[in-house]
Order: sequence, then structure tokens, then C-alpha cells
Amino acid sequence: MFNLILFGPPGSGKGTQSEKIVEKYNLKHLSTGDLLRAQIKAETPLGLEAKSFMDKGHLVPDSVVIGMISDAISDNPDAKGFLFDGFPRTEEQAKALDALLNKYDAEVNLVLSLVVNEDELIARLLNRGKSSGRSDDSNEAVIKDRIKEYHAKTTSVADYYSSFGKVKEVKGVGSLEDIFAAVSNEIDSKL
Ligand code: B4P
Repeated sequence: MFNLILFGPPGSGKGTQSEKIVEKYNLKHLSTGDLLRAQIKAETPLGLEAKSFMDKGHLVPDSVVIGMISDAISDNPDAKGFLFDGFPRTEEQAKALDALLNKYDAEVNLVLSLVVNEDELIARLLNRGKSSGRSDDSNEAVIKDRIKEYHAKTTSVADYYSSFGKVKEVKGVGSLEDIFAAVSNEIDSKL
């Protein structure tokens, strides 16, 4: 099993590059953002709880997202590997993921960290907000709160995996194709 984490701040291109990666490498795509938005759309109790955090640009509680990922992994027993997109976002989530994969004799094989400057992140998300209908993309103050949350709670995830030598940085500014070529090179070197 090959398990990849696509890591980076909001708007760094995780969702965008994930689509290309799962197609080329036949991994099961697990995006906690997409899973949460599906719950919101279905108006489930979990979705209603998550929405109150997401609308403010805050992270959803660890227990909620860890439970969702645990279910998604066990629902896909035949997957040849997973691409985790937007998860883990806290050190607690990272440790929970390691424990979950351990049950399947598997581990996180690579963490690819997309590097993008803050002005570019804000511009991209505001631009997406014009058409995405996502309330967390249309307000600059909320976008800045998301970036603040990233620095406060999520960058430690990269430090955690760096201590195991699993993190590779990829420049996330440029054409989608050039970024995907750099991402593919890193994946190929681990396969
Ligand atoms: P996510 O759905 O993960 O949202 P994101 O970080 O904004 O998305 P992403 O980074 O994938 O977007 P992309 O750059 O591809 O999370 C949303 C919210 O859900 C979080 O704020 C949080 O509240 C909650 N949540 C999710 N996971 C959680 C967890 N594990 N724990 C707790 N809470 C969690 O796209 C951005 C834009 O950039 C697009 O318009 C795209 O077209 C553009 N773009 C991409 N690459 C580009 C390039 N190279 N050049 C120009 N534009 C580019």
C-alpha cells in the first residue's frame, strides 16, 4: 500500500493536484474538505456542526475528522493506497492516522508539501470564491483566519513527519503541469 499526504496551506493547490495524482497513480482520494462539504449538503448533524467551524475559517474538531477518515479507510479495503488531501491538519490527527494505517500494516510513505506565498493564496481563494459558492472563500477576513489557523495548528504536522524524514517540499507556484511534473518526480522516487 502506498499512502501519500498532500500538504500545504489553504489554496496551495492540494485539491487541484490531487485530481491529477489519483488519476495517474490509481490511489483512493480522501479529502476531508470534500467529505465535510458532502455532509453539509446532506444537512446531517455532523454537517451542521462542521459548517459552524468552516464558515469562520476554523478547523473542525479532531474527533469529527478522524472518525470520518477511519470510516473511509475501512470502507475501501481493496485500495492500493490513499491520497490524503487536507488531512492531517493537526498533530493529533497525524498520530491518529499513523495508528489507523498501522492496523493495516501500512504507513504514510510520503508527505508532499506545496509551498505558496500568502498573497498568492489569498488571490487564488478570492478568485475561486467568485464561482465556488463556498462561503469560506468569498470573505478575505475568513481566508486570513484560515491561513492563521494553518500557522497555529497545521505547520506542526510537517515538523512531525519531518522527524521521520518523510517530507518533500514542492514549489506550488507556476503552471499546473509544471507543478504536477515536480509532484510526480517525488512520487516516482518513492515507488
Ligand atoms: P479544504 O477543502 O481542504 O480547502 P482548501 O485548503 O481551501 O483547499 P485546497 O488547498 O485543496 O484548494 P486548491 O488550492 O486546490 O478545507 C476547507 C475547510 O474544511 C477548512 O478550512 C476546515 O474548516 C475544514 N477542514 C478540512 N479538513 C480538515 C481537517 N483535517 N481538520 C479540521 N478541519 C478541516 O484550490 C484553490 C484555488 O487555487 C482554486 O481556485 C484553484 O483553481 C487555484 N489554483 C490551484 N493551483 C493553482 C496554480 N498553480 N496557479 C494558479 N491557481 C491555482
